Formats: sequence, C-alpha cells, structure tokens
Amino acid sequence: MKIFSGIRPSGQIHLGNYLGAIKQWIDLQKENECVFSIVDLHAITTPYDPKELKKDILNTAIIYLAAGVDPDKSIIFVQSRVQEHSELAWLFETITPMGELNRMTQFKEKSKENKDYINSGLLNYPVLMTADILLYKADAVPVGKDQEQHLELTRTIAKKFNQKFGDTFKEPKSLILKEGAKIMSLTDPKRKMSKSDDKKSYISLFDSPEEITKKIMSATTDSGKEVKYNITKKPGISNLLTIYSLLSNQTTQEIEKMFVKKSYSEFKKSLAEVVVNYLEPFRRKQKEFSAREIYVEEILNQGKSKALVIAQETIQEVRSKMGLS
Ligand code: AQP
Repeated sequence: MKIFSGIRPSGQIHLGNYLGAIKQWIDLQKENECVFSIVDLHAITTPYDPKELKKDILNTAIIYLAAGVDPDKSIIFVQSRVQEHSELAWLFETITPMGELNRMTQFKEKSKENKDYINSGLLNYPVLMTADILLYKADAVPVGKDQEQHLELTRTIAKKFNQKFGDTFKEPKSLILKEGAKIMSLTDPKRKMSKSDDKKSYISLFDSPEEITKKIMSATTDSGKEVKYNITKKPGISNLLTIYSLLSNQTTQEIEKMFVKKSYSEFKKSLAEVVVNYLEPFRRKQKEFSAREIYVEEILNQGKSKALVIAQETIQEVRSKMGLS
C-alpha cells in the first residue's frame, strides 16, 4: 500500500499523537511505501510564532526519527518545501463545496478556541490535507479518530475529481486503531489530548521523568476508589488505564487485577514509571539527533527530492486533465 500521514508542528508532540498515529507508522513502513510529512502549512492556520515554528519543524523531524521512522524506508519531508501541495490544494478548492467545509468539527472547535484568528486557511485546512494525501495517491492514511471526518472529505473530493476530469485518484481509507485512537487530556478527560492545550494536559514525548511523574500524579481522576475501566463513570481512570495498557502491552483487565484494593495514587505512581521507562529511548535519541542538526536537515532534503518526483508527476497529470497545460 501507499501510505501518507503527517503531523502539524504546532507544539510539542504528545503521547496522543504517538499512540494514535506515529506508532502505526513504524509498523506500516516495514511493508509499505510510506510518506511522512511535517505539515507546517497546516500549523500556520492557528496562532503561532514564526521563530518557534522553525524550531518545531526541526523538533518534529527529530520526533519522527527518534520514534523509529526510518529514512531509508520512508520519505520524511517538510510540506511547504514541496510547493505542489499548495497548488493541488488550490485546484481542489475549486471543486470543494463550501457547505462541506463549514460543517467540519475541527474548524468549528478551532474557531471557538481562536476567535480572533478565524482565517480562510483554517476553513480550507481539510482541502490542503486532501492535497497532501492525493498528491502521493495514497491508499491509506494512519490517523487518530479526530481526523476521520477530514478523510471522509478526502474521499468525496477524490470522487468528485474523478467524475469531473476522469479516473485519477483512489479513495484512500483511514487506518484508525481500536485502542489509542483518542487519548484524552490529563486535566480534562472529556477533551482530546492536544498540543495546543495547557502543558499539564499532555505528556510530551520529550518530557523529563520529573515532569512526567508530576503530570500523571496530578492528572484528574474520578470519584470512587477503584481502578476500573468505565469510560462513562470513570473517564479519567479509563484514559490512564488505556495509556498504561498500550505502553506496557498488558490488557486493561490485567492491569485492573494488579491494582485491586490499591489506591489511585499507587496506580498513578506505577503508570508514571511505565511512561518514564517507555519514553527513555525517545529522550536519549532526541539528545543524539539534536546534536546532529545538519544530519537531520540532510534527511529532510533527501526526503524533499524523493517527494518532489512523485508530487510533480501527479500535478502534471492533474493540470493536464483540468485543461491547464
Ligand atoms: N489525543 C489524541 N489521541 C490520538 N491521536 C491523536 N492525534 C492527535 N491528537 C490525538 C493524531 O495525531 C496526528 C497528528 O495530529 P496533528 O498534530 O496534525 O493535528 P491534531 O489532530 O489537531 O493534533 P493536536 O495534538 O490536537 O494538535 P493541535 O492542538 O495543534 O491541534 C493525527 O493523526 C491525529 O489524528
């Protein structure tokens, strides 16, 4: 299969991004043609600081590498350096119904969060995402649950294009994990873990052991004392149990048994240890890659060259089918 996925460099990559998306990438790259982008053009649709963005782009590349994305197997590149993404997005905008964009949940949520920053880029975000995916004619897109609606729109746009201009694109499916597709905030377990939220609400993959322990120990839990998975009655504990389960490779039932008659605090201490140990290689590799910025830039340059070859071929085909050249 051809696979495309990306993350916006809009802050610190967290456990949700990792468990919902990046972890899948590592398995998928073994047997598929994978393209993983640092989607910086998406990051500028919400408030940002240009100096920070530059750092976040590099840090996101380092996360990909530290998590195990292999540049010999997968293409890793920065979206804005391949201009065909913007061009294809514009071309798709001309066949995307406005109504479809207005009803997107992410647009509504981000507009509410950033009332002074409701720009048309934010509205058109899913069209750019469609261009990202279809430029590489991807069969599948590994993402967290929050992106499913955008993937539906991608399929709609692919279908529309094919009907109007002739068979060109496949309708890509989303690869959404059964567990981990929606990791919740540590401070408000009814909300998704998000990098643009308060730092206490997420665990960054590069947090220090002290930071991780502090965040987990102060994570919102529920009334009652039992460590039991119950998403409606105990959303806080259930979210922590999901994280425990995914990082320790044990089922939630096995973990519940370990904590029968034990307190929330004992459970959280143990979870903090699991998370600290799991993320230890990430912290180590981050230090290694941060000291080798030129090497990371070289990987991004090579990725760009490989991505360009595919992107230019698709753009030529689209231009020609649309009567532009
Ligand atoms: N909480 C989550 N649980 C599981 N998967 C998640 N993803 C995001 N949050 C969770 C998945 O991570 C990938 C990258 O997402 P993104 O950064 O491109 O955009 P996002 O979905 O908007 O992520 P954030 O963390 O909420 O960022 P901000 O706050 O900047 O908007 C996607 O596959 C996403 O599904």
